[in-house]
Amino acid sequence: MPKLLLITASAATIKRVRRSRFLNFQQITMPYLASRVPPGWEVIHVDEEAEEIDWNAEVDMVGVTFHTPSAYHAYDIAARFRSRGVCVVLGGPHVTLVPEEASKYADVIFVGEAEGLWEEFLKSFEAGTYLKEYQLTTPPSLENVPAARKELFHRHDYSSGVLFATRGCSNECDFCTVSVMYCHSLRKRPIAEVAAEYASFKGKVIIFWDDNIAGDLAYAKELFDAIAPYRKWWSSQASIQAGRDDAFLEAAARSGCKQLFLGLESISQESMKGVNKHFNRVESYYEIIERIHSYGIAVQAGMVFGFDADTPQVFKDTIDFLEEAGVQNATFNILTPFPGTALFRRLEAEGRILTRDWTKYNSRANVVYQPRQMDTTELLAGFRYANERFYSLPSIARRLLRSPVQLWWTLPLNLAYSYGWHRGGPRISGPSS
Ligand code: B12
Ligand code: SF4
Repeated sequence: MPKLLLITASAATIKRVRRSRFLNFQQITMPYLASRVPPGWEVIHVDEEAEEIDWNAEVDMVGVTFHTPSAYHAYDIAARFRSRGVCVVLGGPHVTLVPEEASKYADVIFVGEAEGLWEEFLKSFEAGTYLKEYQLTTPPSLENVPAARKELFHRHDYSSGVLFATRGCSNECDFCTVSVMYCHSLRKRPIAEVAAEYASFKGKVIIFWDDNIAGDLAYAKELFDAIAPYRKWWSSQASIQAGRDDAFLEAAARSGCKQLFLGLESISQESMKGVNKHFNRVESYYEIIERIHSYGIAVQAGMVFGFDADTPQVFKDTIDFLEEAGVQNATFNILTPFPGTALFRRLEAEGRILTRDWTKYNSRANVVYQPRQMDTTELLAGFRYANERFYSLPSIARRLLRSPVQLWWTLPLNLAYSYGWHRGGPRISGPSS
């Protein structure tokens, strides 16, 4: 029986800046691809955010998925297995964005989505013939997709429920790789199929790994009605449209939504305009956050620093805003022009890309481009200030007293983040270090 080792690669550097021991998320890509492997294969999965690779594993093929900051590490993995004559297949975001680079390190690459082609490739591998590159010509349908193989999840506890209902996003924000990766198209799984997979999890806490669960509001409401009877708790990512629609929020809350990760990105309208995200109306942020809170749903704000309109004042103003709005959690990122995006092309044309060392494209510990209105050290220092202040005890008290939504878990989570940050956040270094 041929043996396939699937690896979710994560470089030591990115594990450190993400502190993934603490943020131990279950991933779905490989357990999902495993469910599409034809019968007759034995499949193993190693998620490097939590597990170690057995370099001596006797396998016939290795498949690796990875993000840009883990690219060199993934190429090292490929080299080690290829030196033993094992066929190595690379796929995922970075391969899709820079296929010509990735193909130098692999026997086979998958560009973009793999439904159908992956099965075809595995069958031809068994027959002894296969191509160097696979790419679908049209985005695949998400009907009848098999459920991810739960026995390949690394977590077997309460939080092991992860699935996706939709894929892609029809918006085209300049800094985002999602619309590029999925051909600017939003696709949806049939609601009954999603509800059945949702119901199949034993655990109570579920994450929808969708790019934007509010991408189609009518679909989302129907989905929430279908999953409500299972009485689980869930969270997902959503664009700001989610907070404009009472019926969406009502249905979400009734179905067990406890938190939305909201792509606010910036409190500067000019910044939003500059990256083609003008649908984020900054003047409506308070009202939107308040409305989400009024349904008992916590808000995790996704914030990005370093847009062209950002000055060193942006860090203080952003935290003042988040405190005043009573936001429960926030993820701060340093603007990162991922290759293949409109942002990368623009900054490259302007001569502002400082390094192509992909390990530095981690959005947390390095600045890889020349910001317009500050220098790279100011941006790094401001990023650190934002994290430290947001997760300081006075800020936690201010925010959670202002909006005591889901306090039973938002308070311990904030305290844990606070402990993490004040024991030493990501090491800060410039682009040349
Ligand atoms: C879940 C998720 C995570 C999880 C789990 C990560 C994981 N490895 O699965 C966590 C929270 C850990 C995470 C972390 C990060 N993430 Co993330 N994440 C996502 C998210 C929301 C969903 C991914 C997913 O599960 N999709 C569902 C599956 C089924 O789809 P898929 O992965 O695309 O797989 C399909 C194809 O791509 C293909 N495929 C993929 N891999 C392979 C491999 C082989 C061999 C084959 C044949 C096919 C194949 O087949 C699948 C079926 O078609 C995406 C957004 C997105 N939609 O991709 C961002 C996304 C992938 N993440 C992103 C980023 C930036 C990060 C971080 C750098 C953030 C940070 N600063 O910490 C880190 C990096 C982590 C690392 N170790 O390197 C970017 C990637 C940018 C890039 N150029 O790499 C994305 C696109 C978000 C964005 N809007 O820009 N992430
Ligand atoms: S709305 Fe979100 S997922 Fe969609 S393109 Fe913009 S940043 Fe990406």
